[in-house]
Amino acid sequence: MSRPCNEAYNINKCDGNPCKNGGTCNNNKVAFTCSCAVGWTGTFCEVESAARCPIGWDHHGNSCYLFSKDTQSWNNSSDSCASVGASLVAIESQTEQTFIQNRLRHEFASFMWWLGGNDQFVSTDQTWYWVQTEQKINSGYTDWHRKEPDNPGQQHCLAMRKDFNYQWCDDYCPELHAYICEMTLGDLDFIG
Ligand SMILES: [Ca+2]
Ligand SMILES: [Ca+2]
Repeated sequence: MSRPCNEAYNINKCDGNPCKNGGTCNNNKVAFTCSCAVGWTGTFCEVESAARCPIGWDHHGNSCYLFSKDTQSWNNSSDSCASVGASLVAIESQTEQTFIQNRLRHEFASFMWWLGGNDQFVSTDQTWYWVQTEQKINSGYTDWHRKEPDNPGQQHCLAMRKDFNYQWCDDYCPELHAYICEMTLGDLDFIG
């Protein structure tokens, strides 16, 4: 857009809203500025920006991850993730599993980490589901350790273990472990 240099100060620079993609125009005396919606940047919010994860969260693919060293039961871990607009992680590809394995390799806070799988979540027939997506775990990507799950009917919650090279296992849900929250970048506007 062109702005003539003799433009009067009392003209509302925001007329016609020059800010694109849901941006809000702020009318100043000499110019306007755009406050851009999440995911947009540039003078007119015309440039798509990489959405950013909250401070303390790791970015991978289209998600942000919180590796919480706070040890909790599975239920409390799940609630903690929900309280920040996330959920316990659903690992749905080798790429995602590898990212988490590499991230935990240098993390000594906990021997085990809770994941967002549970076999009593949808039904009590010991079918494993991701709570985040409500998809059957064993219908998609899995990385169970070869000896796991080894306690059907007793261990209803999904975890990963350091001595299994962070492959998956079932465990007793009240056990206290560190946990991993995941939120997708599309959910970020919920937390501002
Ligand atoms: Ca995921
Ligand atoms: Ca087990």
